[in-house]
Amino acid sequence: MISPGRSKGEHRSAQSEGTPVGAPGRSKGKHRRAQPEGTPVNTPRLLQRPAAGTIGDPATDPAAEAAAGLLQPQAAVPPKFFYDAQGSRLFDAITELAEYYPTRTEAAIFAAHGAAIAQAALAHTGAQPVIVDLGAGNCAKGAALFALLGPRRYVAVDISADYVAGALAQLQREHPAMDLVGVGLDFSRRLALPADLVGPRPLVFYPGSSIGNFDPPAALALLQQARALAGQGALLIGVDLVKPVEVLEAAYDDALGVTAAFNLNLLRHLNRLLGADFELRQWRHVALFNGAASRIEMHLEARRPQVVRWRGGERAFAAGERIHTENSYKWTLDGFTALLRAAGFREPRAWTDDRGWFALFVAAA
Ligand code: AVJ
Repeated sequence: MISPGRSKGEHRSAQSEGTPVGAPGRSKGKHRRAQPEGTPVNTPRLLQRPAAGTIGDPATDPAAEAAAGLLQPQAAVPPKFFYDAQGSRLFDAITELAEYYPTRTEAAIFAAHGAAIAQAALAHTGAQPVIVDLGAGNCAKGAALFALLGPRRYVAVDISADYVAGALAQLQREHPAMDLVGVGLDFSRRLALPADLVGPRPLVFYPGSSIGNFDPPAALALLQQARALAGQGALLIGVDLVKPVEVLEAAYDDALGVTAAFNLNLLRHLNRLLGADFELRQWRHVALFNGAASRIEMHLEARRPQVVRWRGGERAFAAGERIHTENSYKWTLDGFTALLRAAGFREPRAWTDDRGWFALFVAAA
């Protein structure tokens, strides 16, 4: 059994390179200038997959899935429902909070070890790989890889198709010749893309520790699909690690209340998606570390007893009753190395920051 929080000891091949080597001066491409006139100008291609689900089927209709979650004895709505356009913007604000260490820690690992990470990835994919960015959002992390990896195509996959389309339109202005493709896809259901889009040896890029939203069996299943998608290529994945509970809880319950707004925004999204009548003022943000499961949990807690109604359903909530909105698992290096191997990846290598708070893994598919 693979567990996130506990060290297994027998999986020792991930190398944690604690001391900065790499190329500290390497920029992440953010300030690259637009290319000179005369360079071919592309337009991002956009795909929505699947085009539409079956209305009322929780397996393919998002509204039905959310409603089914609200009706479970312990109400639970999957974290992907955070990411309407407003939620994507609130998440971007979270990444700039003092308390939210993951984004800037991951960036620091790239700044210190980017050249070594790129070299490891390119050794598996070959030069000029297709980058497949899972949960691309504003595409800033994907774009930062352009200077390191020189991709021939960038495929940005996100559940929020509109948000990613806007990000790619902007990115195309900065990289007029780059082949940019946006895919609106909920890959938490099934991760598959057209073979001619990704080619035989892509780099599958899954940064930010979004893998933490999946419990270990679901994370294994997703990584198995990522391995199939990567073909003969590689995976580059960011993973948040176990650390002191005060640090974790502050990161998910910041003083400005941005994470609270992000959590509550899910109710706004449900109001729109389901025609529900959630009153946001009647709910409170809760974040706690569940040590036994090695995960941060986020919940929305009813301040008063109330009945919530939506198209085709309703539910009564007692005061203090909660809707579970997110798990964010925290792994150890050994635990995640074991997970990668169980999913069929080979030669996993890890780079961490000085505090050992976050890791970037490269593994061969
Ligand atoms: C985008 C899933 C990595 O788990 O830290 C941030 C989402 N939730 N603050 C995380 C999130 C609350 C984030 N991931």
